[in-house]
Amino acid sequence: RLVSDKSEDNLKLNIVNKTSDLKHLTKKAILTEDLQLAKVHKVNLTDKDPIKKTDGRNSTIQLRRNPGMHKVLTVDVTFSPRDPKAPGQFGHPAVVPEDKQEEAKSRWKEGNFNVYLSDLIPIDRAIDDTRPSGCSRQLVHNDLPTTTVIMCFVDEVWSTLLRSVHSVLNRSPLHLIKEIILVDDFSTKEYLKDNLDKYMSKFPKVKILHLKERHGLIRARLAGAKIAKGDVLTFLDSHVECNVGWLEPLLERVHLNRTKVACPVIEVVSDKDMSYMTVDNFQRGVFTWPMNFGWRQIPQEVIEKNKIKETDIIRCPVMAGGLFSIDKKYFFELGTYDPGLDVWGGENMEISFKIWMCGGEIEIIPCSRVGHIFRNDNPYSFPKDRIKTVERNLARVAEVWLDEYKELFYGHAYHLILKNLDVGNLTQQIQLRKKLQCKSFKWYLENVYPDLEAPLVRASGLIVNIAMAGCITVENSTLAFETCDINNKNQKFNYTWLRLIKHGDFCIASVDAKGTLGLYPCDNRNNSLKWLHKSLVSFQVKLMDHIVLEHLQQPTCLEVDQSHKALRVNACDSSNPYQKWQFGNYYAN
Ligand code: LR7
Ligand code: MN
Repeated sequence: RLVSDKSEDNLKLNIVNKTSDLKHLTKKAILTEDLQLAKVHKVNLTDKDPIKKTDGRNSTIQLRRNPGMHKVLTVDVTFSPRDPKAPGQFGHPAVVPEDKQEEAKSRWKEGNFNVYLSDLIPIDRAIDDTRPSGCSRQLVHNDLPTTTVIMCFVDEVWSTLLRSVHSVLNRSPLHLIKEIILVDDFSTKEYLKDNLDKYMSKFPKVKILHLKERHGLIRARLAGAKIAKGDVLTFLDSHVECNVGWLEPLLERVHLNRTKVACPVIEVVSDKDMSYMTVDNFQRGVFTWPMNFGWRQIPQEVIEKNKIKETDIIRCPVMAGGLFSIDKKYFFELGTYDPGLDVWGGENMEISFKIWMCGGEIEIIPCSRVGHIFRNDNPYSFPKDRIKTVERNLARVAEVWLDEYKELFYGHAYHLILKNLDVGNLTQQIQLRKKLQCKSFKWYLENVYPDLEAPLVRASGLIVNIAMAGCITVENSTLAFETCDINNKNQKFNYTWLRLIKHGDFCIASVDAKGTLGLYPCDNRNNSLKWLHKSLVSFQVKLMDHIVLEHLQQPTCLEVDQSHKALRVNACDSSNPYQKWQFGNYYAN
């Protein structure tokens, strides 16, 4: 179906992509109807690349009058697919034939998704236009910047990689695609080494960069960015399907303001049946401690109160990581990614904090939609231990960007402290943050992500023992056990994420062999100052628990000596009520 909007000064022909309406239309019909409409409106088709040959099978028309705006070009050459009956066509689920079950099962591990079905379905299949209504009527500037699409991959499944590339070629206005750079991150699979260059030589916009050693996705993307010629960098994973009209809305945001970083809505290509599924609207990219990425729905009442529409842009505290457009110069001004991040993970947090804290914004653009195959596990190997690699990356990010809040990160991933993790040199990253005069993490929390719970301490206030009805008290720089008094400042302590029990700059500890308790200068790195107190708060009822010295072989517990009403440490005993304590307030479990 072709629609022309006569009401607009800037005349545009729009192909409305409702695949269901289009099954009967031939490519030729689309083209001739385009030309006829153009005649009716007396538009000069010699205007900049009027007919876009994409893969030689189809054409899309664009009519431009500079300067000004035009409706989003719904370029989609897969509109009237060669083989409408092919499995997986129109994004429908594909089915493994009965006699191929074994084969499909055995091939799963090649990509940790249904590789058999990916090979079965067309590499240029049609998918439903999942954009909210209104997107096809939105206007974008005629003079949008060009983009370099960067897809890095290691041992990607052949058909999936091709489908990703074709979805870009088939559903983007090609004058905006400066090039597509495929960064081969030292793949081991022969077909990628031998056949990819040959296959892609038919597509002049596609360039391939074969890395000579494994870079990991972070440095592989940087290798692509370094040779990119477009104005904007658009990063994509290598197992995606770009939907109709995906590109212009992203570039429009960057064009409006070069410090905007635009992400599409990431839809789901099923790992099991390769169906293309849309996702709920109104999702923000967020993180929970210790820096786990997740999606969070904007609450219904917020949507209603602010009259948020499905097409409205959503500002996000963090991005998922894989799919976004960023002004190239701006990306380099920001210092790109920390090149010290290895293989996979954490770079999405790093770039997100960097963007917000150093003056930019991250947005999800609902009118731009890209499908992605979500997998349960990375299908490629990690040069070093996977968990250690990701943890080290995250710790680098925490050290550079989280300020005092890095305690929350370590508090939620406490084993990292015990491991004495080596995060490598951070001098350059810290200098960069200074040079860019980035704001504090506190500012970020208050202004960008106020709904994150980030209490700087886990518990605070009085430390009560109920059996003896008393509280720990500071008396002349030593510790005593006295009647509780909520107004007594000498009875106030903070229990930190790093497990110190602090009174000002002094910490409760027992450092001599006799188990005497005292106050010592706090030091986050000194494990002999650390106490484990599992703050159990259930159904608003605070449960008392032990306060255990951590650095000793034998668990040793803080205890109040019944007869002398004095504090000491003693062998832990789960039934001893004189070893059970409760803080006045608990902030998080
Ligand atoms: O060593 C490597 N070299 C690579 O080139 C490791 C990976 N890669 C490639 C890989 O082939 C793929 O194309 O890098 C890309 C991303 O790797 P994936 O697909 O294994 O990552 P993912 O989809 O599981 O994880 C998400 O988080 C990552 C954290 O480092 C990256 O930011 C991914 O780009 C990101 N993906 C998305 O944002 C898509 C939506 C997922 C969500 C939520
Ligand atoms: Mn991915």
